Amino acid sequence: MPNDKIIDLRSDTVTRPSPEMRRAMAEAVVGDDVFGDDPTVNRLEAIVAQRLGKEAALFVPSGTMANQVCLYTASDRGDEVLCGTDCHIINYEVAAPAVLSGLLVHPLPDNKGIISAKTIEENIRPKNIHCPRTAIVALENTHNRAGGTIYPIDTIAEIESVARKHSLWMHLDGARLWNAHVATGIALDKYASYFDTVSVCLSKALGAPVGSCLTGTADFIEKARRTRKLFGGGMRQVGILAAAGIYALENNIERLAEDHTNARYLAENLNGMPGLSVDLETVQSNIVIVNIDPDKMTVDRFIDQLAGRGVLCVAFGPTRVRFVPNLDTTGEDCRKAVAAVAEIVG
Ligand code: TLP
Repeated sequence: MPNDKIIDLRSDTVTRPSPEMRRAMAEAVVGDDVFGDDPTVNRLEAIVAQRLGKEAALFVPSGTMANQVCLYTASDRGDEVLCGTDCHIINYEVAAPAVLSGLLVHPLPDNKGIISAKTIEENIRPKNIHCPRTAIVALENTHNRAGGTIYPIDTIAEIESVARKHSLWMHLDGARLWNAHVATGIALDKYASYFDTVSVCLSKALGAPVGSCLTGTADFIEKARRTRKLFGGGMRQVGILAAAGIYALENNIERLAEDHTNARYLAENLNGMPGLSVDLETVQSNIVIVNIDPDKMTVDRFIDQLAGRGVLCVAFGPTRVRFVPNLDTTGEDCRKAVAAVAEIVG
């Protein structure tokens, strides 16, 4: 296949800021954010809080920091967090809950990323001197490792009632909540209303180079600001980055529908190619997980051969690879990617 462009489908984090986004960054009015003096950061935090229907937001460098600042601030050492086995907090955050906050993470079985309220309730510890205190429920929407699946709003509501009954903190890793919102039409603040805290990323599907926000009550976010400093995340003239986030929020949310269409196209065309399968039910947003029959080809070989044809994807388990069409991906790129895969598995 002739290639003049690398088609990078490894993640929606690989996007590069557009000239317009760079202009917004260059023109940002800045100040020292540790003093609370950066007007652009303050504006970003106000916009994100307002969109999610929360009192306040905190700008942090990464989604990992947003989740971890939250877990630290909402717990005591030795507490327990309930999460799905396949969630980002367990699989990709370098054991941070244990290392930074002294938390026990209790992995719960999920179905395509969705934990039921019953499973949560059954796993809450009794109040007993021997047991950790179950303190936090952390959900992920959309769910990355499950293939971009979306939590049904009724399930979230049921989980919230269980959490309230047992005085548990409700946290949402909403790195890609934008995608759930665009795919379902459910408002961001409706999703957020079931949670005490929600983290969202600006550097994934929305195309900003850096940045996430943690949202919650003003009182909680004030405490979280102190935790961010503790974790080394106090930043100075960071309005340059916040400006990219504002640009992303103003311009790049509604267009996520294109990424979803591209993901669907990839999934439907890759599913059923020799040695490949995709669970089409899980393809609900911008992520496509392809299962590779290990008797036909190893994941490493698949990735290398495809890279040789100018198309990049990542390993997502011993027999799985992930494709994530993003802001820099066109429909034509997806057609080329499908043709490249057909050549290597054909
Ligand atoms: N996910 C990355 C990798 O870490 C796997 C990706 O390429 O998808 N929550 C969710 C649901 C995420 O998918 C990610 C990043 C994060 C949190 C962490 O965000 P960052 O990378 O900004 O720390």
